[in-house]
Amino acid sequence: MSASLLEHEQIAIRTGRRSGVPIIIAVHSTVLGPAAGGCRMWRYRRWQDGLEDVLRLSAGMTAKFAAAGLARGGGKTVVALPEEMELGPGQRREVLLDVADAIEALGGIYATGPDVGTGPDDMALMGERTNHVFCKPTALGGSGDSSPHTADGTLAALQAVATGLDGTRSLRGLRLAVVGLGNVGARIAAALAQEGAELVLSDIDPGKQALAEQLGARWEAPEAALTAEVDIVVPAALGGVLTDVTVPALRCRAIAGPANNQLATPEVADLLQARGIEWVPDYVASAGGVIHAVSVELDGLGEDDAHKRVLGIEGTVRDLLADAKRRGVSAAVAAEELVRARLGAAARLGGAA
Ligand code: PPY
Repeated sequence: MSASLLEHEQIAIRTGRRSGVPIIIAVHSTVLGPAAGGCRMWRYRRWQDGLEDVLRLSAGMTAKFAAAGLARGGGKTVVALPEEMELGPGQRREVLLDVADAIEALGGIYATGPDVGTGPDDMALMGERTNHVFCKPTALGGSGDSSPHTADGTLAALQAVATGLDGTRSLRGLRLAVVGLGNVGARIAAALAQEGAELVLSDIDPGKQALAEQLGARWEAPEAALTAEVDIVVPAALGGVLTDVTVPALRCRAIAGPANNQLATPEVADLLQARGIEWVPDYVASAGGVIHAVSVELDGLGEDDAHKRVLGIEGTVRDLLADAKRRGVSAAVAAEELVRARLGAAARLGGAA
């Protein structure tokens, strides 16, 4: 099959009736189950840039669910705000209602959740128009903020990486650079400080420097933090940070973090492998949020059991790294094979039914 053929099952693009802003929903795959994936509200120079983003992010969600062993497909929403647009509260409400209408119109093949630029309160608002929403506040019957669980899952992945580096799960004394201190990155940084790791912290917002001081960490600008001499780099901001320009400058031994779409292009995984830098595929390290949401909201698990599932990311990463090492391939290749095998098995079952 040619790579230029559309890989997605469906893409819905509409101008919000109330808000006038472009809303794009990409349903990448429903092979494993109805699609899910967050709603990203972000500024783009052109709405077409938002389209490009949503295509990659939704494919990433298919891989995220498949690698986590969950029966959901991949989708994503991008609200492509014009660069100069400042949303007031009234306008924000209009945007969210427009998104909710667009989701409802898909008839249940896709449910949304939080992503960069949206949170549980936004999910509550959309819940006024559609049931296909994860992570509403717990008071409204949802599973609440997913970011603590994304952070927990990333920490579990980091323990598996630490085991690979020096044979112990402990992060004490390891040097880590956390690039991006949003909801997830800040939590990871605090937990790492608590564990006794040596930290380099960074964010595009210089105001976050206070957190570095509070945690006794060194502060660096984002590019410097990415290329700092540390054991593990933790990308926790927007995607695309690993490129054919940044990879040659890296001085870390491994990379694992919650940012989605860390590789600028798939080939960057080979560059990392050639440099001997272990990279945990982002869709594996960042799955804690969706694992928690799906476990609680669809599978009816209690908090303790959902938490255990999130911590299962440690074993998933350990197995992937071991499998990759044994076969002399990158963890990216090993993870892609796992995803393809699970999608293939489900497609065969679906075909036989
Ligand atoms: C992601 O993990 O990248 C998401 O899209 C967040 C999310 C969380 C819960 C349900 C659906 C999406």
